[in-house]
Amino acid sequence: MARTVADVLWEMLVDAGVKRCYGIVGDALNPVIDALRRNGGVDFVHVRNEEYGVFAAVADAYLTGAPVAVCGTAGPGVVHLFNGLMDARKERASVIAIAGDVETRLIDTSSLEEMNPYKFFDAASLYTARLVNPAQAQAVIGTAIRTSIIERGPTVLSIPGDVAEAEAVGEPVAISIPAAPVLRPSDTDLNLLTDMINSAGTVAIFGGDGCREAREEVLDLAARLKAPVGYALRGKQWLEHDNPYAVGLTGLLGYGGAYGAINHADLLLMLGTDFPFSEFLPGAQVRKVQIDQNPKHIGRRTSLDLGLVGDVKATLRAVLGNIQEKTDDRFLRKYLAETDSFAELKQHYVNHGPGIKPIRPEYLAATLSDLASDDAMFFADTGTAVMWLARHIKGGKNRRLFGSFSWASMANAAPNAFGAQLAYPGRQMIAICGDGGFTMLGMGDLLTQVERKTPVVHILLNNESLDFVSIEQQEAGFIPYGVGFKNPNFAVVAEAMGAKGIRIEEPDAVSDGLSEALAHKAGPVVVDVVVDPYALAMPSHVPFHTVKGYTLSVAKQVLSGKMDSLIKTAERNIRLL
Ligand SMILES: Cc1ncc(C[n+]2csc(CCOP(=O)(O)OP(=O)(O)O)c2C)c(N)n1
Ligand SMILES: [Mg+2]
Repeated sequence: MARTVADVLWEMLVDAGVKRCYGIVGDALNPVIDALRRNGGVDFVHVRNEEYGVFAAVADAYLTGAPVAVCGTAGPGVVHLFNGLMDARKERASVIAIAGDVETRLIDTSSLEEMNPYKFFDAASLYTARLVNPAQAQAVIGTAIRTSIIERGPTVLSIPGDVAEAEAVGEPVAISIPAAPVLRPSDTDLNLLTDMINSAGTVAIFGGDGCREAREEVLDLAARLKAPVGYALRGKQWLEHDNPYAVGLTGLLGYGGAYGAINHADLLLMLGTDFPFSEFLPGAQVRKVQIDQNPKHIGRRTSLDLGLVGDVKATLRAVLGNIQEKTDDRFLRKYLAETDSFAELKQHYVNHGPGIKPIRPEYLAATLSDLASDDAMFFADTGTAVMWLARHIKGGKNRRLFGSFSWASMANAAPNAFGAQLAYPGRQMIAICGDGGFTMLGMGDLLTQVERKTPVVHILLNNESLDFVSIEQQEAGFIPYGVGFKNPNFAVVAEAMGAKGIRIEEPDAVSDGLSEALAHKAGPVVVDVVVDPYALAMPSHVPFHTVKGYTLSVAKQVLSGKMDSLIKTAERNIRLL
């Protein structure tokens, strides 16, 4: 059999390091999948929903740093890829999508399942190509692969079935991937940075995902400057653990002294963060420097005194030798003390957890964090799970915390954990799922996990509510609406699907139930935990409009006769408000 365009595709993808392709087959893709079968170098992960496959691929690619393929067939299959590709773009994961396309003779005729991939993928994809002629293959496949890896994001190859099965023109070409270049600001800007730091009285550091490779340098800088180190959610896993300067997280999920430190320093250094909540960042009273690889991030969340384009690691390395050590550590001690006192407040429901029913999610999350292994990877659904992850799951040198932190799609955790499990077999993978999220996407593909025997531990926050939105609605002054639903017993559902199911209703069963789940290695386990839906989590520093909105919502609920649920919420959270 002659080599086809689809053969070239897989040869080049394998050459670039692709080991898995998540997706669902279909007419336009049949020759592509047949070539995958013949190639033998790629594990085809047949999922039940393409979207689940893409969220799995996002975690797989983000955590391993290697490119991952996904596929969906023409029209509706392709459309199911979209949400996950947006997530890949925001989380910066190298995901290469193979989109089935109608036969070339049908392009632009509105025929069955036909659509324009350029228009459709415009927002998500860093590079979209339509293969309409076999002679394009090497150039466009190579560009899609290189763009995805070098720019760290999703690209799309739209492939009509007739082109996929056409005879290849020329040989596959080797993919040469340059190592990530080192990006450093100009000497002039580095001198400005050094002067600003040396002349500042007190300095605070605020870091994001851009500190992934720069933990050592950031801690070195903090030590020299006696600077408290706060972080955005995506910076937590790099900067929190084993860090004597850590002062917690700011923003709606915030805790600790981060907010105060950031807002009261003479100089704030924002390192590798595109933290989107400008209202938590200081105004003109604090001088601000931002360092980021991506020029688009510079100055877009707050005004700056100095913006530098560069890797955090390379930039700090270039200036560290010229930074004068500061001796006064009162500013640091003040915000470390604030962090400690918030930690006590944060522990309230953890310490009282064993005696409170329904189960407090704080207690659940803290117990989970204690029981999980040192190299566990945690994934949180968008929803209250992210709050509990942020506040109660402890990071560590070898732990990873991941979610749809920037795109904020629901239902990411189960597929994220599945993808990570395939990438790192034998490692503990924990998905903290909302009941809304799990029933949106996770449940169908539990079957995939059963077939693959992936030992992912799903912790379900069974609160019969889209709780996060309920909180949002109240914070904005609305009466909660459209947020409630009824659940089955998910442990029974899981068992019926061939997974292990554990139901936890009693607080004193939390520890044993979680231990049993974590010890189960034969396949997926679903721990259905009936948690308190009234566990409202307020940020440590609530912006004025939130307080106003919350008060307004309380007033409206009283007026509309919702006193019952209101009293429950207040009773259970009064110590935090
Ligand atoms: C696909 C999608 N739809 C809607 C939203 C808006 N949203 C954010 S969190 C959330 C509620 C999630 O509910 P659940 O999964 O039950 O978690 P909980 O907050 O109750 O723990 C919703 C509807 C979203 N982010 N993504
Ligand atoms: Mg819920």
